[in-house]
Amino acid sequence: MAQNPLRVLVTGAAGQIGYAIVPMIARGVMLGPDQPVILHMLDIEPAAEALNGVKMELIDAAFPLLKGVIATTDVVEACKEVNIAVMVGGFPRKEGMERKDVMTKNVSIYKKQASALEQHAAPDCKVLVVANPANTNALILKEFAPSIPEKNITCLTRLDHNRALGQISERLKVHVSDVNNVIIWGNHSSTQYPDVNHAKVTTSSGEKPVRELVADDQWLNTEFIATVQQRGAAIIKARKLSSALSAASAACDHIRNWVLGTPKGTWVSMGVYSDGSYGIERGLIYSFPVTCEKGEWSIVQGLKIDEFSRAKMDATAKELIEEKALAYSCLG
Ligand code: NAX
Repeated sequence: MAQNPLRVLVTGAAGQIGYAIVPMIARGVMLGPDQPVILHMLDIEPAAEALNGVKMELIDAAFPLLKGVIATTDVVEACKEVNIAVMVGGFPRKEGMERKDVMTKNVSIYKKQASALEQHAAPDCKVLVVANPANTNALILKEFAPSIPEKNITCLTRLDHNRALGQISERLKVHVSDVNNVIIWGNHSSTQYPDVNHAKVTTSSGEKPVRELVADDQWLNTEFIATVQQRGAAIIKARKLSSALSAASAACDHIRNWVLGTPKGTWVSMGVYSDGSYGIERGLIYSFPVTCEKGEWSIVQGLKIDEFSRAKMDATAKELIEEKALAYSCLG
């Protein structure tokens, strides 16, 4: 039986990540090869013509799963009945701008879009915030959309998770899909903590801990962590543009696992509302290891945390507490 199309909102759709993600969604990368979609694309007035160009290309690509395209600068029209909202639009930090000025701009964008989603999205809409500061933008969205369940508001740290998998796979010369259960704790920023203490590799002689196979704690505790934390900056240096295809792909992975589930025995990293697990202050959007089933994520419980990890998990939580305070001070 043909499935009903799902409506997927992409904000900032005329931007770099937008341009990379809309064809992925239209090809079934996000919701599966049998799920028709209607794309809702939002951008701001100065980008309206470019946005229309993206719509023209989507039509020209003749995607079998794509049942409709809305390209608009009207936030209400964009949010109408959407089932999935991927929030990529935001105000970038420009040279010479203070953190507070950027935060003020983003807080006001996310406050407004929160209300539109709350009033017009489908009742069980799942929200993924990509735009930076991703964790805090998601928190603002949650605060200003109180009727959207907190379980439905998340932020993207899957790109960091995938980067960690990639670094381990390169180091061990194994395929990336044989590496599992790395964790990104905390903020999607350079204080994030990429943790391999529970990560495993599937080998011809069974599953082996990453630490045992790498057999170089010094590398794992320093260079590996720094490489993952700084990968975004390295991409900018090389490309003169920030990560786009990997960010788009990670956003599809995030939603696909959330909606369709994580494979048994594996977990992924998602920025979610903290319930106090692992001693992380409630009320922060913090990246945890999660498993997903039937459209719901749950934080993986009971992992042993050593002193090294504890300090790094607390440092990134501290940054999020400060960001939250800064965001509130911008509300005016
Ligand atoms: P671009 O500047 O190419 O695109 C952003 C788009 O958002 C533009 O078209 C802009 O007109 C639009 N926009 C601005 N304000 C808007 C509003 N109020 N409503 C709707 N649209 C609006 O940036 P891009 O490279 O696509 O990156 C987008 C965001 O993702 C940035 O905030 C970036 O920092 C963030 N990233 C987050 C990552 C993550 O892992 N969480 C990784 C990649 C990326 O750096």
